[in-house]
Amino acid sequence: MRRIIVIANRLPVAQKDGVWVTSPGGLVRALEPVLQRVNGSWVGWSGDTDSELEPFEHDEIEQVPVPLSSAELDGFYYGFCNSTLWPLYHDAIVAPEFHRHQWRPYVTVNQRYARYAAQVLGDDDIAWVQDYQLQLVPGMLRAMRPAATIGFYLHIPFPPIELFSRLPWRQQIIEALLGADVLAFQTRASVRNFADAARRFADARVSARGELSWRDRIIKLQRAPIAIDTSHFDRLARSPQVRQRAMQLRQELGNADRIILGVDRLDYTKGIDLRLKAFAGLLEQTSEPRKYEFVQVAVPSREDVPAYQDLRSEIEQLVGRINGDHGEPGWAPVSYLYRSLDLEELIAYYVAADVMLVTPLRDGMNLVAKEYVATRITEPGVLILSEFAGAAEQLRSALVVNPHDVDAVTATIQRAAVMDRSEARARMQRLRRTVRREDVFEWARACLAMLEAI
Ligand code: ADQ
Repeated sequence: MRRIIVIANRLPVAQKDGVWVTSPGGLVRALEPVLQRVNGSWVGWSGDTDSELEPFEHDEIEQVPVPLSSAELDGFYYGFCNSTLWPLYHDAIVAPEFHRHQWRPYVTVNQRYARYAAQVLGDDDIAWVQDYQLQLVPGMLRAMRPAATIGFYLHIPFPPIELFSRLPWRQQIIEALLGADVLAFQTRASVRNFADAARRFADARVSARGELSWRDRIIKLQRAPIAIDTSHFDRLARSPQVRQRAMQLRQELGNADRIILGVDRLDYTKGIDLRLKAFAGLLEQTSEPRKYEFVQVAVPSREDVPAYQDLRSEIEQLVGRINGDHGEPGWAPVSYLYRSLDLEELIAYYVAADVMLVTPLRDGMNLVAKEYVATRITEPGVLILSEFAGAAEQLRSALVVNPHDVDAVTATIQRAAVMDRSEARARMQRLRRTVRREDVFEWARACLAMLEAI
C-alpha cells in the first residue's frame, strides 16, 4: 500500500481548550481509516492564525500544520476563495469579485501548502489535494516533484465555460490543475465543464476515452460523487435516545400534521429565501395552515463576508414577515434556528420530519439530502430535491424541483404532504438503496483506486 498525503485547507483536527480533537464530518470519517492503514499524513491549516506549529501525530495520522497570518486569511480565504471562486463556481448567484490584491495571497498561500506537502511526500507516495482553495497546488507540487502521483478532488461544481471565462486568472488555474494525474469531480456536468475549459484555455486535447493530454502527460478525469457514512447515520437514527428526542420535537412543534424541514449552512447558494417563499405560498393557499410547520435550521457560516451578513438579515426578515402574516397567538408557522446542532440532535430533526426540502440554487453534491434518506427507518418521509444539486444525479426517486420556480415548489410541498404511503415508501426504498450502495467508503475506494493505478 502506498502512503497517502492529503492536502486540504483545514487539518482534520482542531484545538479545543488546548487539546486536539478530531473535527466531525464525512470526509474525515472516510479518510481517517485509510490514512491510518497506510501510515498517511494530512497537510492543512490548524485554524489558528499567526502561529507556527511543528508536525505532530493525532489519531495515528501525521498532522502537518501550514501557518497562515491573519492578513493572509483575509485575502486568501475570505477574499479570493469565498468572494471570487465560491460565487463564480456557483453560477454567480452573487456577483464574484475580482481583486488582484486577493489573487496574490491565493498564489502565496497555495505555494506554501505545496512546499509543506513536498517536505513529507516520498517518491512512491500519493498526494491528494482537496477543493477550490488549493487549485494551484497540483501544478506547484508537480514542479517540485516531477515524478509524483498527484490527485485533485473538487467538492464544489466546476462552472460552465461562459462563467469560468470571466476569471482573469483562468489560464493559471487550468494549467495548475493539469499538474495532477487525476482530476475528480462530483458530477458528469463538472467533468464536461472542466474538459471544455482545459481545451479552450490550455490547448489540452481530449481523447475518445475522456482523458486529457497536455504537454506530454495524460490526465484522467473522474466523476466520483461524495457521500456519507450511511451505516453510522442509520445506526444513530435507530437509537432509542434519538427516537425519543424526535417524538419530543414533534410535540414541541405543536404536533403539526406535517413537519417540513430545511437544514443548511447559511449560504446564498442554498436557496433558503425562495424555499421560505414557497412555504408562504402554501400557507396562503391552504384552508388549514396549522397542519403545517416549517423548521429551518441554519448553521452560521463565513460571518466575516458581507454577502453572508446581508443574507442573514434577509432570511430573518422573511421569517418574521411570514410568522407575522400567518401566525396566531401561541403559534408560528416557521421555526427558525440559527446554530449548529450536534449530530444526534440533527438526526432527531431528520427523524421527526415528514418532508425534507433541499432546494439549493447550485450545490456540488449536498450531503444533507443523503443524510435525511439514511435516517428514514420506519416512516418513509418525502425528499424534495433541487435539480441543481449534484445529488440529483443519483437520487432520482426524490421529487425533483427547479428551486427558482416558487409556485412549483409550493405545489410539490403540497404533493409531498398528501402522498400516499405506498408511493412514499417505494420512493424512499429506492433512495435508501442508493445511499447504502454509494457511501463515503465506496467514494474513497473509487478515488484512491484510480490514483493507485497511476
Ligand atoms: P456544504 O456546502 O457545507 O459542503 P453539505 O454537503 O450539505 O454542504 O454539507 C453540510 C454538512 O453540514 C452536512 O454534513 C450537515 O449534516 C452539516 N450541517 C448542516 N446543518 C447543520 C446544523 N445546523 N448543525 C450541524 N450540522 C449541520 C460542501 C459543498 C457540497 C458538498 C460537500 C462535500 O458545498 O456541495 O456536498 O462540501 O463535498
